[in-house]
Amino acid sequence: MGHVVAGAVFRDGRVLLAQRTRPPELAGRWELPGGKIEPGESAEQALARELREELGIEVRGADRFGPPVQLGSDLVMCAYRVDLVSGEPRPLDHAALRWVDAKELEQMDLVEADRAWLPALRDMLAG
Ligand code: 523
Repeated sequence: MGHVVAGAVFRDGRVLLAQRTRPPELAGRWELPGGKIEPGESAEQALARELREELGIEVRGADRFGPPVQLGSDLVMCAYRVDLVSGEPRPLDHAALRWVDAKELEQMDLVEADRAWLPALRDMLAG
């Protein structure tokens, strides 16, 4: 079973979403950025690597929230709150980035799997 990590970065009452470019069925839809854990990596290490590669930022921590999501038969994905240590996010691997508040989050065309985290994200944006 492979594992995918997705990171939620918060700032000023907003969470960072990224617009996918691939595959075609997910292109244009928004996600919490992340990717597959590589052999030997912890979730925290995978998040740090993926967000460095995709957004050019340094993050630390991995505070899991919401339910795990099964992706097909051989991948499971979990969401983590991470702390932004340094850098300003840039879309190095996405079509665009957007900081959204609780209200804007409702309007975003999220990838289906990430919708499982909406209740938890709403709570964190409210609290
Ligand atoms: N998701 C997903 N939501 C989400 C992420 C980060 C990933 O539904 N927030 C899915 C999309 C793919 C799988 O998880 O089916 C792997 O994500 P991907 O493609 O972002 O991971 P990478 O970059 O590690 O994979 P490769 O493109 O294969 O290198």
